Amino acid sequence: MTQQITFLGLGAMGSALARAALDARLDVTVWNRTPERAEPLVAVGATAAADSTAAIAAADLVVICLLDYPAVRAVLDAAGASLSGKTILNLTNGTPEQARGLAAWAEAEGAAYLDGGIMATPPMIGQAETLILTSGSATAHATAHDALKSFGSSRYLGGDPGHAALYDLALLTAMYGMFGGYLHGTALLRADGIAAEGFVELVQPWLTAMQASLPEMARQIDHGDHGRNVGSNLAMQAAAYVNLIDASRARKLSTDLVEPLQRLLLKAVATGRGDHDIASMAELIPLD
Ligand code: FVH
Repeated sequence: MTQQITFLGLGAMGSALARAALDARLDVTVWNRTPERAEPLVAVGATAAADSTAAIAAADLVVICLLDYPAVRAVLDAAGASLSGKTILNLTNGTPEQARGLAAWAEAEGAAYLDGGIMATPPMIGQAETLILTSGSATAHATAHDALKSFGSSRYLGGDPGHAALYDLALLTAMYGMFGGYLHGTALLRADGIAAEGFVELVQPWLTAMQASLPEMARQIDHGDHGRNVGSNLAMQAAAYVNLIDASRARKLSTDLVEPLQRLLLKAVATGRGDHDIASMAELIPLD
């Protein structure tokens, strides 16, 4: 029998996921708290469920993409539908602890649980290179194969249902660090009348060149090997960083985005890491 897939949550991402599944000619039922959001999907072949209980009852595979975990629990609790024998693929952003908690709850209800992290924006869903991270039940991963394939590429990270969320948050942390630095850089330029658009041709190759150092940084972090400095020691970087702060203040810019890193840099120098590379600062992040 054809697999029945229900999508709970038709926000920007849930709608993109359901549309990709429809494009792949999968059998799709949809439900959303605000029912009007189902209409564009019904127009292209989805079945709208009357309520969340019916939506879950119709499904072999329940794909959940809601704002947050409290919304997920609210929807599942209100539905009160039996989850026994169902497979849940939860693509809602959350913490590893939330994912593990929901997995334990779902498994106690008789469902197979796969957690996921979407490393994409809604317009990217359906493209082959779009990455979805998953972890949790291997059986659920196999059941979700066709749906995941319709969304893009997926990477299964093993049986711990918290790992997809953990990698997701680690990747988002790296992304926000980059965007935060980029926003502050554009503010420095714009304060002197230089458009952000004029910065693009310089900042993109610069960030590409800098990210080439990530493998060596990873090696130093994993091995605690900070002795082999490659010419950009932390004492030098702390001295240069002061200029970035001073230039920001001179232009009456907030230093909220850049001061936390300066604090860590100064702490690194104060704790004897002045002749180390920047990877050495990773040692200062754990609080105990
Ligand atoms: N959009 C993105 O770029 C990112 C990409 C990476 C993954 N995230 C995560 O995906 C989850 C959903 O995000 P979204 O973009 O679809 O978010 P919204 O468009 O704001 O839609 C939110 C949906 O959640 C429903 N909802 C919210 N609260 C409740 C509730 N208490 N009970 C039932 N449903 C609820 C909301 O319903 P409605 O407002 O239309 O009635 C939408 O369906 C999210 O975890 C991202 O972090 C997206």
